[in-house]
Amino acid sequence: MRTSGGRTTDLASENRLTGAYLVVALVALFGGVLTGLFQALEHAGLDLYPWLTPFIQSYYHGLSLHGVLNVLVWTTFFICGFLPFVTAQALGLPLKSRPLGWVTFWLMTGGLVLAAIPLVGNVATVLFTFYPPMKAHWAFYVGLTLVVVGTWLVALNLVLTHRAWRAKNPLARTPLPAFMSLVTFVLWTIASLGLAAEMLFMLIPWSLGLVGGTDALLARVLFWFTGHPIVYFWLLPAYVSWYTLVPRQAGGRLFSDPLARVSFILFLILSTPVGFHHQFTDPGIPEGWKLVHAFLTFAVFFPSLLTFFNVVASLESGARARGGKGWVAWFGKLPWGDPSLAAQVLAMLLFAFGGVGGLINASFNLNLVVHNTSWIPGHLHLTVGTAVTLTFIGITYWLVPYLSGRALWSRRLALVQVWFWFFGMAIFSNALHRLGLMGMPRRTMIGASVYLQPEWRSVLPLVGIGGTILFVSTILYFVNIGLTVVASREPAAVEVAFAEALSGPEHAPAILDRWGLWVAMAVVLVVIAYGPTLARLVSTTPLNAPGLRVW
Ligand code: HAS
Ligand code: CU
Repeated sequence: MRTSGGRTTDLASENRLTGAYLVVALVALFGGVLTGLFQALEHAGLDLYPWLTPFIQSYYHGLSLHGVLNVLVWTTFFICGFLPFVTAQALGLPLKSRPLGWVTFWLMTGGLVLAAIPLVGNVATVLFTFYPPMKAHWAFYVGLTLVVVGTWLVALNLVLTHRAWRAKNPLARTPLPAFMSLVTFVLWTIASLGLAAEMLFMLIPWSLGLVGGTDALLARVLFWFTGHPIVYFWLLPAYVSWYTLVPRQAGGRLFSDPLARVSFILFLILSTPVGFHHQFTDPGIPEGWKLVHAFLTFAVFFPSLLTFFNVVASLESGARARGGKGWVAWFGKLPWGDPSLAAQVLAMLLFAFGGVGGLINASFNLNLVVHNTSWIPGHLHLTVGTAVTLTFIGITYWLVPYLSGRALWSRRLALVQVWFWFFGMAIFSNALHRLGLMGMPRRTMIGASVYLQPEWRSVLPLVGIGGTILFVSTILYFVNIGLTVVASREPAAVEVAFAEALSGPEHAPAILDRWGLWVAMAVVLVVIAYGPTLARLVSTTPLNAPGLRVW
């Protein structure tokens, strides 16, 4: 039930849909974390792969499972469950089309199963970036494409729901949580076009034998067209929580609603035209365009700085209301006993380091030092692996009780879990960053390499220790969530209440609700940043590279 403006809306169907997405997301998270453990142990000198066959055929098979399950499936399914939930709650309306909601869920799950069969069967061991000429079974590409099509249908349903709300509320500002959810899905829809083109025009026809060959560079350009902004598709739902829910959990108010909207509009405009910072070392892309993308990457850093300021100020308002004092000491007065809040604030803390590392990656010359080293997985575990994942975990600490009607089984266990993640990740990611600076390559079965350097040896065990702590943390998490659903006897006392703002939506200029303008700006910037390079590559690249199976 949801009461909005005196009306009461029954959102039970939306809640069930969110629950369904959550189940798939959590299964993926578990599979990904389990395979991750074996990699971390391998780096620490404990090679379990000989015992793991026939389930996991090789380090690279496990790494493909890990990447696809954690960064692609866990994130996407969680988001497709969470943002429609938030939108329906904030607008006080059911989804415009519930049947479409369920068809979308089954399309995505069907696509996932189709992709999972070759992945599990070791005929799609191409890592989560599936760079050709490494070639997977066609079902892997078709399945993932269906998942992407499903995300477009989620976007469609959200847009239709917002329209229905707008018809009844012609002059009101879109409530912030719904506004943010919509921006996230519009951003993603634009961003996903690169991946869709790569799948439909290159990988699917090639894997089906309809065209003779492929091209690594064109495929990588299309992949990173999506592959950079996808990180904001993962991050922004975490920001939705940090802006609209966490301030209230902290006992305070959101510092500025208009500033939050500006930040999201900037993400919409600036996220997509920045893919070449993943390709600074690729030949065939003019240096000038790489430089343009580098500058634009620094520009898209800015809305995260706005977020830093706004979210910290909101936390501070909560802590001061609870008696917090001093410049920094107020931080201790946050309600650290609430595992949902603790998870998210700890996620923010580690994200500050991940964000700074991102700037290093984006700097052309420094990138030459860290590219393709273990520094990069160090970075991505702080960002998607903590800012996003630990935040999503924190959200489930209230969302699962809310959906199941049963109180969280153990708050204390949840707190232990959250701190384990924080320390485990700090150790794990710090070790990977340091090893990267020592030149250790990423995506490599290090224990089997003939070039293992003596100075790496002292740091490698920390990868195994950090990875094991993370694994234990996840087990605690699944035990707690599982027992909440099956064994918790106490009814949940959770209500979904969004934070009020110190400076509210009435201070936001109406132009921020002008979708056409912002989407047009986003598209123009994409055309400028990618047009010349893509036009040249598409018109001059022969698709003639044969496929390889290297596993
Ligand atoms: Fe990244 C590679 C640059 C953010 C994910 N990134 C990756 C890869 C992944 C990834 C998965 O320029 C590997 C891809 C692969 O497999 O090859 N990244 C950036 C930059 C940012 C950034 C500039 N990345 C993310 C996010 C991700 C993510 C977010 C996932 C969710 N990244 C790169 C580059 C590469 C790259 C290059 C390619 C490297 C290569 O050579 O391959 C920025 O958007 C970061 C901005 C963030 C901040 C932090 C703000 C902090 C906040 C919290 C505040 C609250 C606190 C509470 C701290 C500026 C909002 C404190 C309380 C107090 C009292 C103070
Ligand atoms: Cu990027």
